[in-house]
Amino acid sequence: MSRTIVVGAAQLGPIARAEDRGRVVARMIDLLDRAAKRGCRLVVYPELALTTFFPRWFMEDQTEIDAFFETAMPNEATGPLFERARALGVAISFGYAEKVVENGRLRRFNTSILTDETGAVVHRYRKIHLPGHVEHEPWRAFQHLEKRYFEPGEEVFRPADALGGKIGLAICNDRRWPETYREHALRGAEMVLIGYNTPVHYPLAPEHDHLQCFHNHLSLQAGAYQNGMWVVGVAKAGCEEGCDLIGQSCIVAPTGEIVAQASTLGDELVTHDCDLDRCTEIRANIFDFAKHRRPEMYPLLSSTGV
Ligand code: ING
Repeated sequence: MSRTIVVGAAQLGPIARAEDRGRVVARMIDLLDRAAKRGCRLVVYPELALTTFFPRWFMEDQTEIDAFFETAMPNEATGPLFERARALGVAISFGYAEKVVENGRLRRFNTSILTDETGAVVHRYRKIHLPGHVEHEPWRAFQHLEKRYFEPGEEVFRPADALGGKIGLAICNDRRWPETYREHALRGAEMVLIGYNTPVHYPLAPEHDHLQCFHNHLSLQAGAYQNGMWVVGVAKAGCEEGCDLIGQSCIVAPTGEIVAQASTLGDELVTHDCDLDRCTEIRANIFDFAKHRRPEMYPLLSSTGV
């Protein structure tokens, strides 16, 4: 019996700053309904899927900032999405800005969750690699203040047992770091779900703007192939509040092949039958870690390092 999961990558087009969560959730439910009709058991949405990508603006009023955060999940706005997912028996994964009190301290994270088919949250991940800057840098066409609005995640990359396999979560900039995939793979991950909001323009190196889509797929495909795992990359895409975000949401096989890809910059669903057992083609051969990997020769990269 193959462990095939029909996966839906549910790309979202732009979300306006003023767009209320109810409207966004309705768009997510529409994609969920379409995915269920195609037999999907898992639907993956982008990073910060409920609001516009607010780190593009410098804000000092904490009340204004906190309007973009969720203090519980599910909550009133996302309840209908969880309800529909449960009714359809479809697992969902999406990113959101999390505001939480932990050990008496107020914390804010760029977070992603995964539910099972009953709508129960079975995995939560807080973004480890926060790109951007802390202070207002007016020279930029737009800001990228993730380091100002979020704290870095403090839980390591670790897959959850879900959907009959081992499913990991990562967020946006994480996908550019090879450690994201290798750490997951060494812990047995067979699929990693990665939402992203990626502007075409990168103020620090505008000469690379034309390479954003190439770097996106390069990172996702290398991560998949070099670790023998499925990778699902899902964009918030399009011109959002004047900022062009790349699309190209895709599902990548353990061989590194893109097996499904979005071709618009709007709300779009692409699906694929992902056989988790196909990871073995890579993990029992070219990247059989036990047989071929030499951690003692990578001291700076491995726990055996000094
Ligand atoms: N966004 C971008 C990303 O890593 C970025 C930041 C854009 C980095 C372009 C490098 C080049 O895809 C988020 N949200 O991390």
